[in-house]
Amino acid sequence: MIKNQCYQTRTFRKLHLELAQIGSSLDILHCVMFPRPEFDLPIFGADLVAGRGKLAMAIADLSPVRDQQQLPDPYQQHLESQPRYDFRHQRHFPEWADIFSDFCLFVRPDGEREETAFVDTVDNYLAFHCQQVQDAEPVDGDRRKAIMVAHQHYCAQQLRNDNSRRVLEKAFGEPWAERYMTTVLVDVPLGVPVGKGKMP
Ligand code: 18B
Repeated sequence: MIKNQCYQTRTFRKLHLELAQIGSSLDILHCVMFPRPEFDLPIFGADLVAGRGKLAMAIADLSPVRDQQQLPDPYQQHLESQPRYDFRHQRHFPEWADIFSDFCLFVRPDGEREETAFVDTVDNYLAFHCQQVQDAEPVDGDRRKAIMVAHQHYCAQQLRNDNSRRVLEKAFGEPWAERYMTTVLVDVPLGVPVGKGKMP
């Protein structure tokens, strides 16, 4: 069973929250907040995967949409100034994970204390992000194009996550999984053809 909620605002082209329950043992919470590409704002993304009620993986990030994978200065300064929780089990990034920032949390939270630390950190990221979003002004011309290319790269890399694909294929079949991944999970924004322009 999959439940989706999607919203749009002045600054976000898609705020997507998804809860999936696959069989009786696999629970997934997926969230991506795609800004409109006319704003120089990072993409918030999170994915929590639990097997039989126990978290196997938790990832959350404010992912840059600029050359050199740089976050805007206020984000960089804020995130650098925050204490970092030392999770016991760090996860290793797959090869397609060049989209994530230095502040990406990618862990297997171990116990209630670490689960709370993960949620608190995400809460902090989101509180700051939402505050920045309120004051955001659209950028122009070339920067807009570069942001669009970065969004397309983000989507292309997310589509390389074979874990999501495998789970969806097993539950719903290959054609359905492909259509779902490319139209609901990570629909690539239109504008600049993929592969054109400078990749971040
Ligand atoms: N993802 N995840 O959203 N994925 O969607 N996910 C897994 O313990 C689903 C995102 C990310 O190590 C796993 O290994 C399904 C976003 C990364 O190779 C499973 C859906 C981000 C990995 C699923 C879903 C993201 C990962 C394996 C649709 C980041 C590790 C769990 C509802 C912002 C990849 C495990 C690796 C793994 C499944 C990241 C089962 C079905 C937004 C990095």
